Amino acid sequence: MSKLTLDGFFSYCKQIAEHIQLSERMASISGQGTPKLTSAVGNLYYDSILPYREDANMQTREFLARVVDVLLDFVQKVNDRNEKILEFKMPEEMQKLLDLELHDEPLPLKQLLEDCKATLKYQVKTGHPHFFNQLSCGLDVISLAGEWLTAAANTNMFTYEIAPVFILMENIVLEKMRNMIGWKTGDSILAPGGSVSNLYAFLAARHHKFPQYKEKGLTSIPGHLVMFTSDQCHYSVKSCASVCGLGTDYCVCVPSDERGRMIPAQLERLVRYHKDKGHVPFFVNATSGTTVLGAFDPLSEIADICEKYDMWMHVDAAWGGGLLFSKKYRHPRLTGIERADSVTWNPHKLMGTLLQCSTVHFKYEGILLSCNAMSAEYLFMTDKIYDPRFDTGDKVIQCGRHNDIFKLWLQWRGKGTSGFERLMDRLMELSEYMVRRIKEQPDKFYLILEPELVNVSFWYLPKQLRGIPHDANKEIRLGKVCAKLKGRMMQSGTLMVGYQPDDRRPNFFRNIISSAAVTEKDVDFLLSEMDRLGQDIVVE
Ligand code: ABU
Repeated sequence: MSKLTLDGFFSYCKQIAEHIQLSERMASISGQGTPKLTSAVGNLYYDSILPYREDANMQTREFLARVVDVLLDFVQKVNDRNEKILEFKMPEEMQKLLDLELHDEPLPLKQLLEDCKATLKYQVKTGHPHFFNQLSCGLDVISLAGEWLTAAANTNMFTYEIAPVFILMENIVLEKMRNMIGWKTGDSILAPGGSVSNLYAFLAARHHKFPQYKEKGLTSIPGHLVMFTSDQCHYSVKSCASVCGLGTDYCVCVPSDERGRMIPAQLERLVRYHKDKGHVPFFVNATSGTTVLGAFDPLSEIADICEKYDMWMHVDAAWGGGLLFSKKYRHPRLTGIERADSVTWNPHKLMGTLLQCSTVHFKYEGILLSCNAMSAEYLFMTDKIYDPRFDTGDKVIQCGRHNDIFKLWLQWRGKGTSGFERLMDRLMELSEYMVRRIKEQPDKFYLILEPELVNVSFWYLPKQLRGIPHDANKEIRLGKVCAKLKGRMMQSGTLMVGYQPDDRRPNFFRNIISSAAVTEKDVDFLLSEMDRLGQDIVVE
């Protein structure tokens, strides 16, 4: 052997030894007694199963079946209240624990199975009944089944020719959602998230008011466009002004009342002010369910002002849209939504559809194609054997579009419309229960406001801060408690509740109940666990 070959040989041995060490480490991370491959399959590599070998059905099925076992174990743990929500590690420690390197040489299937287990071991269980941290909580099993099928189908939503069933499902679901908003006709699309949905609304509004913009650009606009939104809106509204050339100074923040709802008189005052300056007020964003406080802007009054000044009315109901299902809670919160020109509504939030599933709806049929079509001939031929209106790809500013419909369609089939209504009512009732429980323990908890949605805003009082008057200085100290207590939650892994400051107060907790897994007992656990973890916190 030449010296070079010997070096190569030693380096190869070293790689193998390192790999065995890492494999053992990953196996110990993922735990014993968990799904294992037979050695006949575990020692195979990617090119010994489908699609590389036609005669490898059995091996492929065994590999995938064990992966599915890993997924099913995870689903079981997510729903087990005795399991932790997370195994928190600092990023540096996590990097050392995991083998995330990409190697020159392939790894065997048994290693890939261990990788799957280790990945889920350290993933936060966002479907755990004690996870109250985000707007999207929970793990809807039927929607999950839909997502798994979607992955297997692995298609793109831009043309009917490659996604016929899914395109028809989109049409059915989106029409149903438009009807629930209160429109008989219109246009809709699924977008990658609420922020992009809001951007679609902005683009359609500008196109509707200034149809020449598409070809002529800025020269077709007769002045500086101004948009309006409440000071509690989602930041994506402001980003529309930046992305679309208005500049964020021309996204005007309208003051909100003490509960976070836009004040219509302030909107009208600001519209007049900008008109007097020669600007072109053209777009108002009303929020139905603000991210932090869960506030609903008064839609009917905002619609009156939009009509009076000929402005497009968009409703960002990404969060609160689910309440359209509920006869009990829809009014007065969403009264007037039917007067909007466009509506964003994210099923992946209140409705519990798996991430991500975000929709945007328009009152005007054909507006998306008119606004966004570029007529790329390689995809959207007009002489196809079917009606090309079933091709949705030219309605959007992206080209490829993920299939986000099947998991929602299947979930809706499973629950029925009445099931979604029951879910909405249940989530709201649980939030009311939480408010009651907080009020029953005034020494330990301070409710900041009566919620309109499932966002419950409050402070936790450790022993140090009990029995002293509530003033601005105490609020600052309560704000410091939030960060400390959240840290303890993460370290203990037993609970996750979000906190943030807003423009009126320092840090406070925002609890979200949007998971179908949550019960009254979980709400009681949440409050007692906060007290267990936080009672001895001391702040300056
Ligand atoms: N607007 C995205 C959701 C943010 C949240 O979960 O709090």
